[in-house]
Amino acid sequence: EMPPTPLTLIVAATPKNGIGKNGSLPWPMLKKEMAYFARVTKRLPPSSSSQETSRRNAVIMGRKTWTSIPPKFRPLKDRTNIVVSSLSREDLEGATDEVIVAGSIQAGLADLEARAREGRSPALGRAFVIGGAGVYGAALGLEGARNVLLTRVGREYECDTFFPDLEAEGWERRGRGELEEFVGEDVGGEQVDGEVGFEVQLWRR
Ligand code: FOL
Repeated sequence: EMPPTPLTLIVAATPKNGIGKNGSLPWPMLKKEMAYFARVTKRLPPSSSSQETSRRNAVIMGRKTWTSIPPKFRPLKDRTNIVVSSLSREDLEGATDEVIVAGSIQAGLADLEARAREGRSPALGRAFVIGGAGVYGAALGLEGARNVLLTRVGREYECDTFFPDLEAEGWERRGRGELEEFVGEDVGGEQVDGEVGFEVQLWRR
């Protein structure tokens, strides 16, 4: 029995846990927050061995999240993109042959592992689950899901899609020190993006 692949969920949510509206994010572009998302999902974990060279993080998403990413940013660069869908890659708009399309999170990770063994893909660094609601829910049901990087957006927006209440699901919020150590940068308490405040939080179980 192999241990499960560690998974980190990364999500931005309103005070009422809203994460989406009409197939996109509920808020107007939060530039600094999106830049944080890109940096953190690209950053490799501190590595144990000095001789290891090529690793790349993976971003795991559902088909609707894939579709919601502007075509010019898709696939998300410098990350292995895994799309959970029953569609075939040919039917997934914008999917190049380096995009992994699989029926489940675990099948996608198994496909990546197989590609890496055959030298067709860099070995896995961190695996980030980037949504949407369905894929977050599936990830929360997996033993490997141990960390959630939650950005609390400082005001409410109309939403039609929601993230679960982590506290109610038995997760614990960790302090600034653990957060900084985990993400590899100072994520600095309350931040301001234009006229909207946000705060990055680390939750663990
Ligand atoms: N987590 C957090 N913290 N913030 C988010 O906005 C977020 N968004 C998603 C999932 N988790 C999140 C899903 N939605 C892009 C667009 C939408 C999206 C995720 C990513 C995107 O275009 N990202 C580019 C950066 C683009 C830019 O710099 O403007 C990337 O390279 O990551």
